Amino acid sequence: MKTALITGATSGIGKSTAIAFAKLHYKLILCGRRADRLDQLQQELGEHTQVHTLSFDVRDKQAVFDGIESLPSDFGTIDILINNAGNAHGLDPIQTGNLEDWDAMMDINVKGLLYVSKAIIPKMVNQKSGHIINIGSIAAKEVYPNGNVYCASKHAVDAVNKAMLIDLNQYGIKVGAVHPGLVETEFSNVRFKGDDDRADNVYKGFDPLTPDDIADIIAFVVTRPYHVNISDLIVLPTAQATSTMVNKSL
Ligand code: NDP
Ligand code: 8X3
Repeated sequence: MKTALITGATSGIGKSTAIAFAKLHYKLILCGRRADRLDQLQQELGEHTQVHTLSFDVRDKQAVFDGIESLPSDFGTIDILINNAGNAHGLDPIQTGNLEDWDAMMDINVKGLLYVSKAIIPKMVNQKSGHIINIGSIAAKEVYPNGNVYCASKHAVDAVNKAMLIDLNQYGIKVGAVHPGLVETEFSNVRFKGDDDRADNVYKGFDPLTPDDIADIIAFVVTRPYHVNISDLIVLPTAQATSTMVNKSL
């Protein structure tokens, strides 16, 4: 049975992916900072599969490496890595952007993803097998007003995804990115720092994607035969044409 490690499993896309993978009976290593939510998921999904939880902040290099080193031997072989942890912080023009928000986005979305990858990829290289899915965004492909540093962080994820594919191909490791458009999760609550009305407004007047929609697609990607690697995939709500064009008359 395959073992999958999912970062950002406490909410949104990561949590839905954990549920989808539990239905596939994959063994799960679920990561996030909110240990109470990890414990709850472990209890819920424990009916379907074995679940191990790791609570760390992906910005904390040492905690990332210690956490992954601490895995018990029956979770030691990681077949699938879902690099999902990440968020937007703020939505401000470049001239008034908040430096702490910028640090958070670059440190979590880019450096955190790299730390987790560095802790796992050498094991996949030794195994000569593995599958890495990097969660990018439409913001990895386009830049939108006031999205500046979030878009830069996701463009970096797109570049890292392509680089991983090139460097790891010789070891038979599959690498691919899934780039969603607007998905209703806690994403906008985090971006707007708890202003839930502003967050809800982002998804009003059209049908956004749900985290289950993305989890279904991730489950499809990881269940393709070995010779099929989906390397780059953009998923938008039908109402969305670009990051700024959302049709509210459908
Ligand atoms: P959520 O806010 O619902 O989930 C974010 C997850 O990331 C949480 O589980 C959170 O866990 C984890 N996380 C955030 N910061 C850290 C950190 N410093 N250390 C460890 N874990 C962290 O948002 P989504 O599910 O929407 O986001 C998941 C991914 O999808 C992100 O990479 C996001 O950029 C991307 N995405 C989202 C879209 C959307 O419209 N929602 C569209 C395109 C891409 P905890 O707080 O417990 O640490
Ligand atoms: C999240 C989607 O359009 O809010 O990556 O940037 S968007």
